[in-house]
Amino acid sequence: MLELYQFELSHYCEKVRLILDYKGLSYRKIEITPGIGQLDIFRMSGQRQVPVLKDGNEVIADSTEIALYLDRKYPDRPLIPTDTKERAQCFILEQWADESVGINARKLLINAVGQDSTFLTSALPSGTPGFLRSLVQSVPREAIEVVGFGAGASPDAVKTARKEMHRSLESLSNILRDQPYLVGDQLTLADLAVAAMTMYVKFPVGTYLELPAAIKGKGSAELINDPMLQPFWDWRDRIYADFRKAPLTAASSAASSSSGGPTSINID
Ligand SMILES: N[C@@H](CCC(=O)N[C@@H](CS)C(=O)NCC(=O)O)C(=O)O
Repeated sequence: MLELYQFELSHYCEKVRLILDYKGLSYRKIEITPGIGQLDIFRMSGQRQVPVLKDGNEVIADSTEIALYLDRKYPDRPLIPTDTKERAQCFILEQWADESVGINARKLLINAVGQDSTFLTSALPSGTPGFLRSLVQSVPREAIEVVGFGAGASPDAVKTARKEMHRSLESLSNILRDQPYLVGDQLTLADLAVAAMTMYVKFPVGTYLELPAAIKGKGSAELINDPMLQPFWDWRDRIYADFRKAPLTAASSAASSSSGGPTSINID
């Protein structure tokens, strides 16, 4: 079976989970401990970041490389258009999602972590014992850098990130007003990248991710509640409903919400 070495809260890992679900491929998630667990990742793949996919003897790092590998090896339900122009649009949008939308979303999340010290514990798997939650809560800010929530979260950087994110979501809303997917009538890698990279702006509702119920559907209020951006959020809900599998039962989701996470979170 395919194995995904991941952080549950990583948006690049979410992109790969969306791809695997879209293609209908079963996989096992292996949660990596930030820092120490990344040594295994380095040994396995020659670099320290997740996601890493293992398929038999093949080890692939980087969400884009994983997408290309999966599309080659499992060509059913293709992610990359065959038409040259659509293919170009797909790659440009995917790269923009990873580099611009994803990085700005991460800055908004760092801001949330700074405002609410319970936020990091909310990202822990549901079965995490209380003492470990307290330990994580006491982790110094510098250690957060290790999991990639690093640099660039000064108040000015956050303000710029929010402004750029608004412009991005407005542009996406305008594209999606009269077409079902970003590159036309067929879903492509660009759609799954954009859906995943906006995970921190508004956490998906539903049992897709191992997160406490308290933060599901929450995020950056002004970006979630602006009616101009509604076409984008409707589209993302549709992508999740149509393609993302919900492996968690309602019961396990309820358990995670009562296991010591925060009761509310404000990502502004
Ligand atoms: N370009 C990579 C980015 C992956 C990435 O930034 N992963 C973060 C988690 S969101 C990570 O592993 N951070 C730990 C580190 O940098 O040491 C991809 O698309 O997969």
